[in-house]
Amino acid sequence: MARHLITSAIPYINGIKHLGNLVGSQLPADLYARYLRGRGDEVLFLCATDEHGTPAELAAAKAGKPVDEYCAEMWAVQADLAKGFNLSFDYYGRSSSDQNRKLTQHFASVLYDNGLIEERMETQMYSHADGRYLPDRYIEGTCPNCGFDSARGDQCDNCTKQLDPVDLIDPRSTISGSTELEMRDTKHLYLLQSKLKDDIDQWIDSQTGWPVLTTSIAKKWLHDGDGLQDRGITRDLDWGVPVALGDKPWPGMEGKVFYVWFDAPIEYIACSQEWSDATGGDWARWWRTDKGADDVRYTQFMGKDNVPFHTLSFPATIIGSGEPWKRVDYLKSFNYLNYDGGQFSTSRGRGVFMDQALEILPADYWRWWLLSRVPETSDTEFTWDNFQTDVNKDLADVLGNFVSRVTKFCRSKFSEDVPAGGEWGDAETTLIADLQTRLTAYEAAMDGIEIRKAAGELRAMWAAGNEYLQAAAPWTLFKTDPDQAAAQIRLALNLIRIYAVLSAPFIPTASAKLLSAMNTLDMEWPSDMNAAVQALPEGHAFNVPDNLFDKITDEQRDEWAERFAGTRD
Ligand code: B3M
Ligand code: ZN
Repeated sequence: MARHLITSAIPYINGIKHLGNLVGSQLPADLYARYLRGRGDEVLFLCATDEHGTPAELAAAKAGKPVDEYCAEMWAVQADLAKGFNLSFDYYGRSSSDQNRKLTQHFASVLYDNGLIEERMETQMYSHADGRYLPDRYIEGTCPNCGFDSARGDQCDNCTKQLDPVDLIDPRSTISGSTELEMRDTKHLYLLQSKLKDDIDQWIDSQTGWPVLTTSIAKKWLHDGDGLQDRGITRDLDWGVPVALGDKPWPGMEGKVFYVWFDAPIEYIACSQEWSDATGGDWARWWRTDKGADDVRYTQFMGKDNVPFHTLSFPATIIGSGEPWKRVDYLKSFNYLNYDGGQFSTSRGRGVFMDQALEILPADYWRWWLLSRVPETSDTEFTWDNFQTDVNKDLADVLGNFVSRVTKFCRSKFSEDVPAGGEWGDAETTLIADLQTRLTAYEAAMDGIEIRKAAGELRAMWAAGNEYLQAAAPWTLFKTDPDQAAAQIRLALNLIRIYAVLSAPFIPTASAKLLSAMNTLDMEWPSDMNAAVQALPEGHAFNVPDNLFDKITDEQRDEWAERFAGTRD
């Protein structure tokens, strides 16, 4: 049995995430975790909230709450929405955990011992109007790399370049808008990434089959311009992991905290410790190569803006420690999902947010659309038209209709038992062979995390069942040859169980409904289609399920398009 460690990028605590965030990491990670569990592999699937740094402080200030209280509340809100979307995390942790504080301080101390952290006097922007330093998101300005006019102090969202506040052109405070900023000297810690450049470069070269999106971003920051730069990993903030040398104070660094992007990826490890502490699991088996983690395949999921931190900064921490930590084996990254002619935006409240989505439709509708249209090779766009068309066609007309026709016909002409009699002939042999071929393609796509391709194969398997039924026409045949019609329906009822198993990673609620209607707990993966189509034997009782998917009406489409056209408070 293979062992898979899967992490999703950990969402910032600063508010409810929109569908673009969801499809860029948590949802595809969940798809993969569910698929591997379905194949019988052992999976540890982790996510957490990213609670430190300026995003948390700014959001708490806006909400008028102490930051720790705000984080605790928003963690619960996000955990609840994750459940609503059926995200099957084994643990949903918090980067503000004790485990992460200790581990972050540990990494800092070993990196320092290894000569990879240096104290430097650096220039930071001090704002007189605000009476404080303005790190990261406390400051905005024009990107020196691409000219984008709302680049933040830590990164440009337009070109993904990692920045320092002093790099910005025409900087301004995001708290007060003040441009009266002074450059002041203050002492900070730097991670000497430049010393690790060759190690990181070689490590990336040794990875095979990574998405081009991932390697191209990594290579760009490794080789463009002056190459990989050293990085400030501390901040003049109140909220965060206090700078310390392991469990000892760090002289001269009192009152400073680690930069959020230093401690956030470390939470992937700390989260497994939180999971261990909560459940009695053995985290080291997943993370320490000296404790068995060599057998683990580790896959990370994230949006493209997070790639530099995961291919360069976090590996620098791990490699630089010289300790036997598990490294990522496959890094799946995504482009952006846009909303109706523009960007989804948390700060501007533009688009559909996770809570709003669940208010109007159950999770499966969203899961199917988002995953089947996931922005893998280029940015893609959500429009209410596309959403309505896909949901109505794929879920209602193809899958839902198949289930409804087969079960209702059987109940009315035979009974709510799998009917006996008749033999399968050429049409059935052809269908089974076609499904076997498609299944192989589906598995290959899922194993390779090619999600759109996988969705296409699944859709094709649903459609093959429909086409078979259409051609076989048991409702007509029943009048002249009821035995033959019974044989066709027996096959079709078995297809419902097979669809339930294969579709579970995409639409887990519908899948559970189908299994329950088919009155079976048999989740066995249909590796051998010939055997799988006979899993429900003659005489096996089932129930006609309620309508699986409602169609989206034109009125609903227009109403939602209008409701979500503006911005949220
Ligand atoms: N919180 C950014 C984001 O939510 C950041 C990811 C951290 S992954 C260690 O997109
Ligand atoms: Zn830029």
